Amino acid sequence: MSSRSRGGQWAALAGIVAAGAGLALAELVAAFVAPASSPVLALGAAFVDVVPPWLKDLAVEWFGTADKLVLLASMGAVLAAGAALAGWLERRRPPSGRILLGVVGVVLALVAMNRPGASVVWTLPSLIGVGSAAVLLRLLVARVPAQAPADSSAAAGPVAPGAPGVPALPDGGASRRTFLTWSGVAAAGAVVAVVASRAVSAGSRAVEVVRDAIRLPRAADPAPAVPAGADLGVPGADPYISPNDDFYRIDTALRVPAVDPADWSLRVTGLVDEPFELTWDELLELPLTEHHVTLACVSNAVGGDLIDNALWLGYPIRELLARAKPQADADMVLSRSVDGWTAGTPLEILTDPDRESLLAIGMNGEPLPEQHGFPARLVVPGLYGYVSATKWVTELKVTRFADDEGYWTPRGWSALGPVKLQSRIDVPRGGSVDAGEIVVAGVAWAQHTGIDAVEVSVDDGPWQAAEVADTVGPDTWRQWRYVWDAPAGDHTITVRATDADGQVQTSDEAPPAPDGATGWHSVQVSVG
Ligand SMILES: Nc1nc2c(c(=O)[nH]1)N[C@H]1C(S)=C(S)[C@@H](COP(=O)(O)O)O[C@H]1N2
Ligand SMILES: [Mo]
Repeated sequence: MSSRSRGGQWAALAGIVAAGAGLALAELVAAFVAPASSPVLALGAAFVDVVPPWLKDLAVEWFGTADKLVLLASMGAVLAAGAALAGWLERRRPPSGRILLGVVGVVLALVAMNRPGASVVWTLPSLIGVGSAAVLLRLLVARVPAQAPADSSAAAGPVAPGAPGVPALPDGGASRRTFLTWSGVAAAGAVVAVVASRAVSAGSRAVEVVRDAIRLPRAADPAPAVPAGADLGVPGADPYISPNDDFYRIDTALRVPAVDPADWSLRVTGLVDEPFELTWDELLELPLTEHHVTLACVSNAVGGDLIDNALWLGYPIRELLARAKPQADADMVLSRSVDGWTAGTPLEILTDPDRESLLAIGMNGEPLPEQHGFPARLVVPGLYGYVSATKWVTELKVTRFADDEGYWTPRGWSALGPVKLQSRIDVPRGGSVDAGEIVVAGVAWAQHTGIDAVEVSVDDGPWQAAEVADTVGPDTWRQWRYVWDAPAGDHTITVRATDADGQVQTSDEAPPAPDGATGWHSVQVSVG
C-alpha cells in the first residue's frame, strides 16, 4: 500500500472526527434554538416526509416500529461515509473537503429552515456545526501522519509532498501521536457537547415533570363503568382496556415533541364566523366528558396489533366547532400538530351529536403520555388514526376537502378513512397445542357500529358461534372466546365477525393501502 493511500485512511478518519464533532456542536446549539432544528433530526424528518409510500411500507414491513431507528442508523452511515470522503478530498486537494462540508451544511440549513414551525434561526445549528467541522477538518488533515493507522513501522515522510497545507513531518511516530491527540481532543469535545445538549434540552424532561404534577379534573360526564364481563381474562389474549405502556404508537415524529401546557393553545380557525383560541387553563375549566374508544391504525395488517382500547377524557370537539360557527360551504376539519403533521376529518362526523369525538387530555386516568400526544390530541370513534387522531394538536382549521388535504392523502392513502369491520385471533397464535378442549380467543371491532357476532371455522368447516364478551358500547372492540375440542393433527382456525348492521366481515383480501386491510384472520396449529 502506498504511503499516499495510508495517509488517505488517516484523512478519512479526520473527516469522520471533524464531522462528528461538528454535528455534536450542532446538537448543543439546537438545544438552545429548538430541538427539531438539529440537522440530523431535521434531515431525518424531511426524509420521512418525502419518502415514497412503497419504500415506507417496505421499511415498516421489514423493521416494524423500529423503522425510525433503522432510518437514523442508515443516515449515520451515509453521513460517516460522506465525512470520510471529505477528509480524503481535503488531503488530496484542499479545500475540496471543506467545500463538500460547506455544501452539505447549506443543504442541512435549508432543510431545517423549511421544517414546520421553523424560522431562520433554525439554520444556526447546521451552519455553526458544519462551520466548526470545516475548521477542525483543516486542523486535523494538516496533522495527518504518513503511515496507515495500523502500521507504525512504515517509512516516515510527508504524503503528497508539497501539497499546500500538508506539512512535512519528520517522524512518523511523533506525527501520529500529534494527530491522535488532536483527534482525541476533538472527540472528547464532541462528547461534552452532546452531554451538554442533553442537559440543556432537559426541556423535554421538564415537560415530563409538569405532566407528572398535573391532576386532571373529574369528568362532568363520566363514562359508564366497564361491565365485569367485558374482559374474559383469557391468558395470552389482549386485555379489554390496553395499559398506556402497551398502547401501540404510530407517528412520523423522530423525537417526541415536548409541549409545555403553559405554552400550548388550540386555535379554531378557517371557514368559521368566530375563530378563537383556547388555552390549557381554559380547557381545564370546561365540562369534560369521558369515553372509551378503540383506536386503530390504517396500516394494521389482518391479524396485526396496531389497535388498542383506552378510556379518554376530553372536551367534545362538536362544542368547540359550535362555538366557532362553521360556514355553510365547509366540509372538513384539518387538524394540525405542533410538528406540522395534519389529518383531514369530515366536518359532519365531528359535529355529529351522536358521536363522542374528543379533544382528549386524559388516557386511562392519567394525563396523555407524551408519546400519545401530551398535552392534547384528538380521538374520533370509527375513523382510522391517520384521518382523525392528531397528537400534540394545536389547530383545528375548518376547510373543504376540495381545498386541503391531510398529511397521508398525497402519500397514497385515501382522504376518507372509516375503520373496517375486522376480527383477530390472539390465542392460540399458532404452533403446537395439546389435544382436547382448548380456548380460542381474540377481539373483533367495528367502531361506532358495534360487533354483534363472532364465528369460528376449523379447517373450512361450518361456522360456529363464539361467545362474545360485554362492551361499554359500539365504539370499542369486543373480546370473544370459543372452546374447541381439538383433535390431533394440523388444523387451520379462522375467525370472522358480523357488525350491528348485520354486515358479515368480507373474506376479500385487501392490503392496508389505501384505506385499510380486509380479509379473514387464520392461524395454523398442530395438535398433539
Ligand atoms: N402529530 C401526529 N399525530 C398523529 C400521527 C402522526 O404521525 N403525527 N399519526 C396518526 C396515526 S397514523 C395513528 S394510527 C395514531 C396513533 O396514535 P397512538 O400513537 O397514540 O396510538 O396517531 C395519529 N396521530
Ligand atoms: Mo395510523
